[in-house]
Amino acid sequence: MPPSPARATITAEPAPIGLDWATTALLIIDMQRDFLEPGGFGETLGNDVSQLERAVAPIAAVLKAARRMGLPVIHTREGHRPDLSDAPPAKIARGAPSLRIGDPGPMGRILIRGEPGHDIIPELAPHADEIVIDKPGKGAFYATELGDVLQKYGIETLLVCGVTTEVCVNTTVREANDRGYRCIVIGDGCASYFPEFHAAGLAMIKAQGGIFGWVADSDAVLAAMKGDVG
Ligand code: C5J
Repeated sequence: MPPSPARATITAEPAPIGLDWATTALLIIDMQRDFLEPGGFGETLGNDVSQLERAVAPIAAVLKAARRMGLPVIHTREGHRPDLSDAPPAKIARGAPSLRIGDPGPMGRILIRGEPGHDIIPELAPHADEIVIDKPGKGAFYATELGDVLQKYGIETLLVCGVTTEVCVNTTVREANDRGYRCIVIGDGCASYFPEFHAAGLAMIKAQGGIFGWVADSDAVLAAMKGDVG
């Protein structure tokens, strides 16, 4: 396979975006069993978790290409310490879930680090040399080492995907944007329990000239990774 070029332009909305692969990382948000599989946090909130499946294949394709290119790959996981010391009572009390954060469920305690439900789904399991960021909030920068990691690698541009579009993906993209990162959100590599929120979540990112970032299809990202016209 020919080497990937140092620079590329990705076909995206609201406009094509050029990038330097040496300063680009792949950021995969919360592709955890707790959100994607029955019996986890997502389902306890009353959601149809099958809605999230559509993001898996596009993410897997981009992940494979990122590994081939040697891009830094960062996976995030939303969850809490077993003693719940990092879980705000207001978050635990929210809504009327069938099980609350910390309660025992079919995949272990709901949204708790170290439990099977907290794991990333097997299809996207991190390799040993990849970075895994555990986060207590929706945004991946809040109370985590993500900012330091990106600085260490000299990252300027993030390819962002994962779940859910309007919650953890949007919150993270907004945090990243305020910190000066350029976010290219892989539209079909994101999903929501609510298709209308997925569409609105992507629309909000690319509106007003890309107020929070860019949105591109996985095919366009893959084409740029292969050295084809994005
Ligand atoms: C949610 C997330 N939806 N990863 N978390 O609570 O989007």
